[in-house]
This record gives sequence, C-alpha cells and structure tokens, in this order.
Amino acid sequence: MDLRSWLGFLESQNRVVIHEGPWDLTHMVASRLTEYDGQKTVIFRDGDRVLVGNTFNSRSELAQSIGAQDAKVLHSRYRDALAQPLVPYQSNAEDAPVLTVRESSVRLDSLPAPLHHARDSGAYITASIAISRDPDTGIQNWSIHRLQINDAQTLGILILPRHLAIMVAKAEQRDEDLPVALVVGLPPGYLLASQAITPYGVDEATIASSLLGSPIAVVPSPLYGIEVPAESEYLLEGRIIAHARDLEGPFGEFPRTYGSRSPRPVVKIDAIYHRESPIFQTILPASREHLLLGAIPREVAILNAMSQVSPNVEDVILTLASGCRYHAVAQITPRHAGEAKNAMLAAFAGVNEVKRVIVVDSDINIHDPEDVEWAVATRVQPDRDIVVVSGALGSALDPSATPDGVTSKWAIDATIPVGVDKARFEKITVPSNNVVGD
Ligand SMILES: Cc1cc2nc3c(=O)[nH]c(=O)nc-3n(C[C@H](O)[C@H](O)[C@H](O)COP(=O)(O)O)c2cc1C
Ligand SMILES: [Mn+2]
Repeated sequence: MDLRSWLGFLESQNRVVIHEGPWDLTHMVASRLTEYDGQKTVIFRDGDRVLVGNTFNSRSELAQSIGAQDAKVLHSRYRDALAQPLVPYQSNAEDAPVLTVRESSVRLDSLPAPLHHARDSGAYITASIAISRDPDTGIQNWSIHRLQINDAQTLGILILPRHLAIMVAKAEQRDEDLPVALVVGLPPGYLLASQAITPYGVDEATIASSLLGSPIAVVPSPLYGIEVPAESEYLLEGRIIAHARDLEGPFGEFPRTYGSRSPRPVVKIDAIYHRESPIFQTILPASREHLLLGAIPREVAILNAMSQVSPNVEDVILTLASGCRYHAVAQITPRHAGEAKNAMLAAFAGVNEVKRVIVVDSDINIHDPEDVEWAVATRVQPDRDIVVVSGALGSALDPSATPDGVTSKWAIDATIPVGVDKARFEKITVPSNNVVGD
C-alpha cells in the first residue's frame, strides 16, 4: 500500500474533499485542513502539483490503514508489531518509484510546504520521516521532526532528546555531519511506525513491516546509502551539519501553543528525488492526524507499564484535549486497596509526557469525557484519592513546565474503593421497554 492507493481507497469511500486549482500556501491550506479536521481528507490539486493533508481522521481510519477492521484492535496490533519486527525487503533502484525523477537543483522554497499557524516563523515540512544511521552500528532510525524552510537549501530542525539526538551527538563528537534522508508522502501505517517507543537501536522500518503485515520495500538513497521506503513520494537527501545552529520557530505545536524560537540544528539538503507527478503531504500541527499518531504508541507503552503492576488494566486513552500526550484515562479492575495508585504511578513511568492520569472502573466509558467526569464527581474524595508528584520529567512543550520539561504530575483514583458496598455507586438506568408503540 502506498499513499496513492490509500487516497484512492478514501475517495472510493467518499471521505475526501478535493480542492481544484491554485492554492495559497499562506494559511489557506491550513485553514481548509482545520475546517475538515477529524472529518475529511483534503487533496489540493493544481495540474500536476498535488498536496494532501488529514490523510486519516479517526482511530478507525487509522486502523483501516493497517488492514484492521476496528479501532479496538489498534493497541494489540501495535503491540504485536513491536514484539515481532520484520526485516524490510530490498528493492532495486530501477524499481523504486521515489527515485524516478532527480531535481536538477535543490529548491526547497519551491516545495508546496504550507505556512500553518498565525505566529509560525515560516513554511514548514511537517510530514517527513527523518531516517538516519547510527555512526557506530549503522542501525537506522525513523522519526518525524518539524522542519523550517530556512532558504533554498537548508532546513531548521527540532530534535527532542530521543534517538536522532543520540546520533547527532555521536556525529558531532567526531566533528562529522550526520547524513539524513527525509521522506515525504507515505500512507498512515509508515508514519505510525515512526512513532514507536522502543529502546535505542530498533529500526522502525522493521516495525512498519510488521505493522503493515509484510516487508516494506526499501532502496538505498543514492548519495548516502540510507535505506528509504521505495514507495515514498519525495526523498530529500542531506546532512545534519556538525555543530551548526540557527534560529528555528516559533511554531504552533500539538498542545495548541507555540514552541519557542531558539538556536537549533541545521539540515543541508544535497539532492531531491520524487515520483512522477509527486504528492506532497503536510500534517496540520495539533490536528487529529498529528495527535493520534502520537497517541497509539504511547497508549500501548502506558498499558504495558500499568499491566506490570495491575493485571486487570483493560484500556487506556490519551485525551484529545490534552494533545493526546498529557492526560491519560485508564480503565482497570483493582483487586487490592492501593493497587489503583500503583498502576497510576506506573503510567507516569511508562511515558514521560503523561501529566495527569485518571483511573476508572470498567463500567465507565473512557472515550466519553462526561462519563469520566461523572466517575470523578461520584467516586473521588480529593484528600484520599489524589496523588501529586513534584519535580518530575514531563514535556518541554508544556508551557506550564520549566523549559526543560520539569513538571508536577497528578493522579486521580476514581475507582470505587475495594471492599465497599458497590450498590451506592451504581449508575441509574432505565430498563428497556419492549412494548412497541401503536
Ligand atoms: C507530526 C509530528 C511532528 C513531530 N515533530 C517532532 C519534532 O519536531 N521534534 C521531535 O523531536 N519530535 C517530533 N515528533 C515526535 C517524534 O517523531 C516521535 O517521538 C518519535 O517516535 C521519536 O523517534 P525515536 O524514538 O526514534 O527517537 C513529531 C511527531 C509527529 C507525529
Ligand atoms: Mn527510534
């Protein structure tokens, strides 16, 4: 499955809005994507030039994109993909669609990269997977990074302290540039695989392969030999320049606030390749698409961590209002007094960004914020059921945390205490009336 076939499927299901004719990259594209966020994929078509956003709009569409029928199996499918990685398939350069055309010169400013939010510093590439190799082991890593177009050949990049940051530090220690391949235009499963939470040294290409159900085709990038998905629409090959820093940001981010303007690493692009009539992809920051890509791997990590201390963790979600990062709601059936508290602390250990976790019983619908609030209203005694942890590591993009992301965290146990009479807590219902009216 490539981006084209996924878009074709969405069109056949009437889930696409097509904008024909010239588009304006200054806020017009972002405003159409905002209008249809959570509802429709938007394709902007101007002759040969094509731009797409909102490539999925819900958990169920994301599930469909990896061949699953139901959003309910997203977590188990993701967990299985992490447990059973699959080695990609090596394709020939001649068969790789992404290598069809090499641009005669590098003109990043001619890519259809939109200016998204009001105070953004400029046009950004937001839907590229950055692929780099560890300078010692050669093992590759995939991650998505916001990329500010500085000029025709360079990009500013935000690299939070995860795997790519380790590679950059290793290269800079040797005063060497770090080769990087930026691929744009892939179906949701690839992007979801890039968000995997794994130990350093796991190649996310192996997770994409298992998540999609068969080895993905990869091809060495012509200049630096980085293995890239052959089905990509665009490939930008370049280097993260050793020790170079330039101002990047501000940029509207997933918490619906702006990330700061600061000196950040610089990518020099050396060559651009693409398919015939390539489709450029953008992810509107803070859109459903952006938030859900991060949600699934984090929910799986929280589920795993909580399950270590409580065997009856049924389900976890990260709420949309918290950017699918900061607020978790977990459904558990505690067997022992205090077990729910241990499980909540495990959620913090599972994912750094989680700032508040609420645990509820299995009769509460964690996808319904009103039902969760009902549980908090009727089952919580604040002096007994709230735990506050000070000075923990959270998200640097949370404006209320320190610039390094140090934050306090809170956990709310909204489960019915073990051993009390549950009848007092039972939700009222109206019995179904089977009499059919005349
Ligand atoms: C649309 C989107 C944009 C993102 N932008 C950034 C970014 O600018 N910088 C960053 O460090 N992580 C960003 N991320 C998160 C990383 O891609 C993600 O945490 C990834 O799993 C990190 O990979 P790693 O574990 O191999 O380091 C973004 C994620 C998405 C979905
Ligand atoms: Mn990684």
